[in-house]
Amino acid sequence: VRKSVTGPRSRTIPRVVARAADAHRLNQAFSETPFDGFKFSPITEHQVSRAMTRRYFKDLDEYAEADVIIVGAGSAGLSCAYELSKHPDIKVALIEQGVAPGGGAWLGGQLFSAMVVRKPAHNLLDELNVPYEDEGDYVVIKHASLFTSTILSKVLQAPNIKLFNATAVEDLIVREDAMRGKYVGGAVTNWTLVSLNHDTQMCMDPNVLESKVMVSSTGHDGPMGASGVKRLQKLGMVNTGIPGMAALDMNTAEDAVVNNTREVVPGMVICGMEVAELDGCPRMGPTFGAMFMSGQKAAHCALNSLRR
Ligand code: AHZ
Repeated sequence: VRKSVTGPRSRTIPRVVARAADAHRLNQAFSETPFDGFKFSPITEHQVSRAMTRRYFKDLDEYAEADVIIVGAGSAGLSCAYELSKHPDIKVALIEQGVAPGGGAWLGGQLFSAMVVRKPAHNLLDELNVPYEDEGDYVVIKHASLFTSTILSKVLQAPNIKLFNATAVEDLIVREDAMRGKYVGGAVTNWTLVSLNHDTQMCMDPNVLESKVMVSSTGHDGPMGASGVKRLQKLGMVNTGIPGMAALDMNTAEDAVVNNTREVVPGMVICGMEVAELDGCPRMGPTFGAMFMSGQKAAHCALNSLRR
């Protein structure tokens, strides 16, 4: 004898049929999405191409005469750009050789996630609304990427800042006048993919962007790093040699980097680990407060240079 269930109007429905109906309803509920049957607005390929290229070349045209060029979008360069975003009248070109801006600041240290920031650099985190755990003299962000993505989004939204990524600064523009002597007047640039292939082609000439002041934040020595100060040395514009960063000592390193952040030659400010390269200060390893504050200080050095 087949068991029956009683429906709402005391109609008897065989149990097996009721189950099948339930399963069908359930199936339907889970296969429907708010995106079923969607359709995009129409577009043509030339519209896409022009939407990108028109803007890019307009930007290149506009930033051929920048007020400030920041070279390198690591934690120091981004902190500098963020500080300059508070001055919307100043045109800032941020040039990053990598496709992904952020330098070493996507991770804390040795590929770990958390980022340590010594006080008082946590003030920048408060300004950016980046949450952290307060450990007394220092704070910890749960993932370095949270800092980097947040500051990056602020910098990219600033109407006075244009990021040119996948673009390498290959050389400096250097001029001379009676008042300043030799000074840095801008950047010689190329697509990074071109820069990496100079040896395989005959001649691939670069592009140029003029600046009133450059902030070099290219990090410590490496294939591309410390390129600003290394070029100044070759040109004889810094008297000392470049000793390179000294061995690690967190306590002295961070103060030294911030205190030595300066306009090193007319028209060029250095910040971040490039300072340690030039002055032979110790490295700090995986603590990022000095990068934030050196970048912020560099913005003010650049503003002072513009006012002169
Ligand atoms: O790709 C580089 C990176 O994103 C970029 N860059 C370097 N040379 C360039 C060039 N043209 C364009 N010629 C260039 N871009 O500069 C960025 C440097 O970022 P970074 O994170 O390497 O340096 P930073 O000084 O901002 O931060 C250093 C972080 C370190 S290193 C360290 C240690 O070794 O002890 N400790 C900390 C906190």
